[in-house]
Amino acid sequence: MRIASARVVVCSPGRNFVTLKIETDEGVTGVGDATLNGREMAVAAYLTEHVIPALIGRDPARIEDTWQYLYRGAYWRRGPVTMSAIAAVDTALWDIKGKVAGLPVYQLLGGRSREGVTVYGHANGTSVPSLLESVARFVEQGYRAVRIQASPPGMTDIYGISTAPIYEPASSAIPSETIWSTPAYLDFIPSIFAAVRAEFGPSLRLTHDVHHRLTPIEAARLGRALEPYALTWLEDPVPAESQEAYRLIRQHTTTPLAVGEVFNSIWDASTLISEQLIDYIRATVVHAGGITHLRRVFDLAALHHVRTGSHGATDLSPVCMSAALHLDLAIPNFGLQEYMPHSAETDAVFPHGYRFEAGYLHPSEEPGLGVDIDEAEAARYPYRAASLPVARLEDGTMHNW
Ligand code: GCO
Ligand code: MG
Repeated sequence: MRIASARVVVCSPGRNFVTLKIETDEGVTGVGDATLNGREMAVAAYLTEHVIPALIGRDPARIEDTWQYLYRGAYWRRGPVTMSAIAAVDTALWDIKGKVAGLPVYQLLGGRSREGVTVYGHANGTSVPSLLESVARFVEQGYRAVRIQASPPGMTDIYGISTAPIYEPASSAIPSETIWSTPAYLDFIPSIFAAVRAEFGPSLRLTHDVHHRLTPIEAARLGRALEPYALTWLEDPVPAESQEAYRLIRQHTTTPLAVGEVFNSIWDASTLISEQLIDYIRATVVHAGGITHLRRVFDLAALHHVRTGSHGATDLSPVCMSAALHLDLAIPNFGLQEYMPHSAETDAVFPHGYRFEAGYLHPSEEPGLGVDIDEAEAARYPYRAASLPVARLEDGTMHNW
């Protein structure tokens, strides 16, 4: 069997998605997600100009060799654009391998290690009462874990808060600007945990996303203040380009830490994992080189008592979610999977067989990944330029969004 053709589909059913579809000379197809929020066309061009021509005629069964060919062959290693493009090819080849074998991909990865994939939903509010209502809606639906975010008094338009049914931070082509105050935030966040624990008790698993806004010593202070509320994790307290920064946070708090949604290779996380500076690694299939490479990251994590907590925001397509679920089901050190349901338009473009039940997601039992792209449906939603916002401090200094 040989790869006969491959094409990139860019569509925007409410938000932009980049999808690679590979077809073999025997008519077997596979799909891979290549979406990089706000930089979609860079990955689309990378695939079309530099990757697809080299795929034609290759044996689709040679997943590892193709991964190494694209990684080593680029000479310019790593980076989100390169690794998302490699991920899309890798994911599509796993899909094809599953279809050829007649098995769901998790069976090729060693089979089921658990009955279902525990997911967390995103509760948020502009105030504590509206946050409590939002948490209650998740609990009613059966969620066992919830991320909680609320706007500190006086701060509007901050990361993670939305009254829209489908949260989407990317909007205008030129980034919108938001204002950030660390003192107001640090003062406020413990109170939302106190309120949610008082209302919902100790067993609901809770997380919170700082979204890279703090310094290490500020993060240490927040982690310590949150200890009474027994978080499952505190996410991205500081940007992690400096992995060593996490040593300082770790010295001061027992609040578990989760990092990695912007990572694209094992090298981004090697110090964090091997020194056990984090508790959950949040890298994803689409941005971290596909199933092949993410499995390698997760295996390293397993050696050091680090569990997984893959990114699963709506800017990763149902193709990525399907692939993540097969991996989550198979690996020994799964922790928690982020899950934000997509819009009805997105679900129609990407027909998929995974399902939510009683707080768990279950991957499709169909051969392969159990997801596809309906290209006629996708064509109804052309690409629209949209960027993520930026953040400034109150005095105008650029900060991390
Ligand atoms: C999360 C993430 C996302 C990102 C988004 C950026 O934990 O879900 O922080 O919401 O902000 O993926 O494109
Ligand atoms: Mg996050």
